[in-house]
Amino acid sequence: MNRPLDLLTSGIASSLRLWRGTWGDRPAAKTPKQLLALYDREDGAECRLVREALTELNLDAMVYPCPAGGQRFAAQRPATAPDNSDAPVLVDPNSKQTLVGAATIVPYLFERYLDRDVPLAMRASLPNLLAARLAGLVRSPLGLSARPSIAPEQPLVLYSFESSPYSRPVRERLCELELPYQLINLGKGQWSDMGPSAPRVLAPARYKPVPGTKRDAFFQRHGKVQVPYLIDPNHGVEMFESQAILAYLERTYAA
Ligand SMILES: N[C@@H](CCC(=O)N[C@@H](CS)C(=O)NCC(=O)O)C(=O)O
Repeated sequence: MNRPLDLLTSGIASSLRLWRGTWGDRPAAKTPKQLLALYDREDGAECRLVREALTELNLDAMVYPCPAGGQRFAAQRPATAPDNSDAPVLVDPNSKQTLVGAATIVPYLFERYLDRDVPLAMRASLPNLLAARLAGLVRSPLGLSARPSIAPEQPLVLYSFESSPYSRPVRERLCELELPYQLINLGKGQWSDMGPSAPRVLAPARYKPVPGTKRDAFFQRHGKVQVPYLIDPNHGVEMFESQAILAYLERTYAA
């Protein structure tokens, strides 16, 4: 897909979900000690609602992509989940629970990690699922089906947030190539975080993330906050820029 069309349809996908999965720098009531695991299909409607909740609750997860026809994680995907469906499966080692489907996972995350009920706009209700399905259709067939790929020894790391139009194509590619990754959500925490990383339209003078947050830690390390940002420990690679990341994944892992 050409670049302007790619970004346009990615923006439309986020708009269809009213940019849910953008704000995320709120303190969770409880921070999980151990990393959550999500069996995910990037284009799946239910998976999208779960990833939105992860961003808005400021939670990270190890993502095991399960595209249509994918085999890499089929054996380890918990047996309670229907085979070859796009239902998300969340494994929470902290509570030792395995949950299947957005209607179960989203309320669980809100209750356990924020002590609150799920807001209407994030429930797995028919209108939200329809909008999430439409968002998938707008991006179709990206992030849907498995492609032959080389399995990495160690999972990759991706800094992202759900609605980010630049990060979505990277997540789609990770999904198609069945590359497991630690998803680190850098949702926005204040108005000056909004918009692209350059120019910082809402903070033209001096951009500063909210102190003590994940964004702040990222800023201290890189001198800016910008997603997507990929780390590949298998090859000692760390990189910004969505197009460069896509090209890297293709030449390194597509078989
Ligand atoms: N040219 C970059 C643009 C990336 C970009 O601007 N990403 C936005 C999110 S979609 C961002 O990092 N905004 C600043 C922020 O979230 O603080 C790319 O293609 O990766």
